[in-house]
Amino acid sequence: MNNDIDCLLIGHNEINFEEYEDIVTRMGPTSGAYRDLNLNYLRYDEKPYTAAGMFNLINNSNAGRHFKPINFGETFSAAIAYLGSFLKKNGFTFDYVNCFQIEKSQLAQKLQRDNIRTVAILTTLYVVALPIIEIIDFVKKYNQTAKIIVGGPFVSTKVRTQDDSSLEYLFKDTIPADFFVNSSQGEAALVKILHALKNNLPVAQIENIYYKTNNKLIATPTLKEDNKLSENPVDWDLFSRNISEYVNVRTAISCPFSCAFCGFPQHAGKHQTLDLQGVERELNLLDQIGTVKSINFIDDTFNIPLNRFKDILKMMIKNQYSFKWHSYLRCQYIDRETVALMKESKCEGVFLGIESGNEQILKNMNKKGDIKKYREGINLLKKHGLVTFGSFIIGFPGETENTAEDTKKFIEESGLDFYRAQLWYGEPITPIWKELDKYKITGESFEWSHATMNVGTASDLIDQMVLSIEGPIWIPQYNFDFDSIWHLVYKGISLKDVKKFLRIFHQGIKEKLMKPHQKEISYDIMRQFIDIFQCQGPDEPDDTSNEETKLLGKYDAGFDF
Ligand code: B12
Ligand code: SF4
Repeated sequence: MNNDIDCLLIGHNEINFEEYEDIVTRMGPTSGAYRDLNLNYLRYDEKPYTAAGMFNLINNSNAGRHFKPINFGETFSAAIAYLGSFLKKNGFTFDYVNCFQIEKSQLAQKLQRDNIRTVAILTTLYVVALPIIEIIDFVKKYNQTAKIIVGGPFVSTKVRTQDDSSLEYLFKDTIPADFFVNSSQGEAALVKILHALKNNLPVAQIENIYYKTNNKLIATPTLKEDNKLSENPVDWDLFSRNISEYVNVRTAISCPFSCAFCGFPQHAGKHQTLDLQGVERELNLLDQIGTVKSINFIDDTFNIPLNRFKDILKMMIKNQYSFKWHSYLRCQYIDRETVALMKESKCEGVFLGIESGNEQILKNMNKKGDIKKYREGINLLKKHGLVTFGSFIIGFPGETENTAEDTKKFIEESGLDFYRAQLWYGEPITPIWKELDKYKITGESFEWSHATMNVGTASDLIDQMVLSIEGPIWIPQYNFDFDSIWHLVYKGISLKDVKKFLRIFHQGIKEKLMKPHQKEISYDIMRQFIDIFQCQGPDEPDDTSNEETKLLGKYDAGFDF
């Protein structure tokens, strides 16, 4: 049967890490981008492997125990949920693929079989055009008539940060799409494009879009979309066939804070929250699906306002949902009662944007947090057995070797389970850019310097932290995040073994930093990786020795390390 589909939504495309590493490596070993990425992967058999890649390598061979591979695309996309629900509400038909790489054959089938009017490419996690172009090439191979619409954070970030000629080059000459939607929301623009295409109407009147005509790129006027969460709930029933263990859920849009390093509130607009009944309705629907084991609340400040947060937790306890949950949390705003409620409502862990262990840097960041409150917050969370992950930035304007040392000490003494210290990424749309002169900031992105530090020194300090901090476990960033810990746990690996795995990955990174001429991970590190997964797992492979020998055999054959 072929279906009439007004819009086919395409979710995350995890780009080939080897290609990405190659692009970044060509920027040179001293570039900030390379130094940042260098802490995120190990090399084995001439290929780079992120933590997720290493997990998949071992478990795809019989040397491990066939745990399912890990991939960002396995979480059901909130963007698909919102766009699909909005389209349905407005009378349009839609279909979707959540994870481009895994669902390629289904996508090809849909593109050939169904009458697809448009394809919408979601760009939540893309910072480069590569994954978008790969999707478009694929779509065009199987369907030459569907109009292609690209929207989401990639488009709006590029519009905000690129000058006119670079933007024209990107949208007109680099990405072969028909429309670009420039909005932090974009649902309304999408509906208007579909309406125009269906009824042969001009698109020039639709706000917030770019389209191509006569080899020209035309931009229409901008007008902020302000779709209310309470009026546009997700209809989770529409997606039940594809929702498995993990779901991203949001109960708010944007954030009421204005941290000086962060461009998110500017991007997302005015902070708005979904009312308690709305949250309950969505969680009830998710619970009824029956497959959801873990919810990732993606609100940037889930616990603000605090009373609303407590009401949500009490509602979750009352409903005795079967899933557990994790979220971002501002731990300077919690109290004993809140943490007890978190525990009772099945919180498994929290991501804490602590950012610095130095009061002055926290002030420069406008972080609205102080060290004492951070310590108290972490202790409360630990007392209730919640897993804590702390995220830190090194190199922010005002940073010196001494302030970075304070951060290092803070991490060492924090009691956090996991941490990551990251290089400051200078974005011209962030509030700190208003203070360029004060801090003598020059450059941007990962190539900057300011009055008290440059990107090279900040990268050196991060390397030293990775080499010397004991206690909390360092987590890489690329293709692995706090969320990934829970994905491993729900694949059947104990938290203890997840920690073991990450410690070995960390050992591998340390080895890389200490022995820069060693091209590949050592036999010892590979042996340790294999050992973790050999001891446990859902399926007992017939014979692990052959596969194990394949992985370790490279070393006997004079492997270059
Ligand atoms: C959860 C999250 C993650 C998780 C993802 C987990 C998972 N499995 O899904 C993790 C931690 C792994 C992650 C990683 C990264 N993330 Co992140 N992440 C988020 C977060 C908090 C939520 C994303 C989300 O689902 N939002 C909810 C959905 C509904 O919003 P949305 O995608 O914007 O979609 C809406 C509209 O944009 C629109 N829309 C989207 N696509 C399209 C397409 C069309 C055609 C139309 C019309 C509309 C449209 O429809 C939706 C409804 O309004 C956002 C911040 C935020 N609160 O949004 C950052 C965010 C998406 N991340 C961001 C970044 C930069 C990253 C990293 C690149 C960081 C890094 N340096 O490594 C990595 C990328 C990893 C990778 N391999 O590619 C940026 C993206 C900026 C950009 N694309 O330009 C954001 C916006 C944060 C920020 N700094 O501002 N992230
Ligand atoms: S870092 Fe988090 S709390 Fe701060 S402005 Fe950005 S989203 Fe809001």
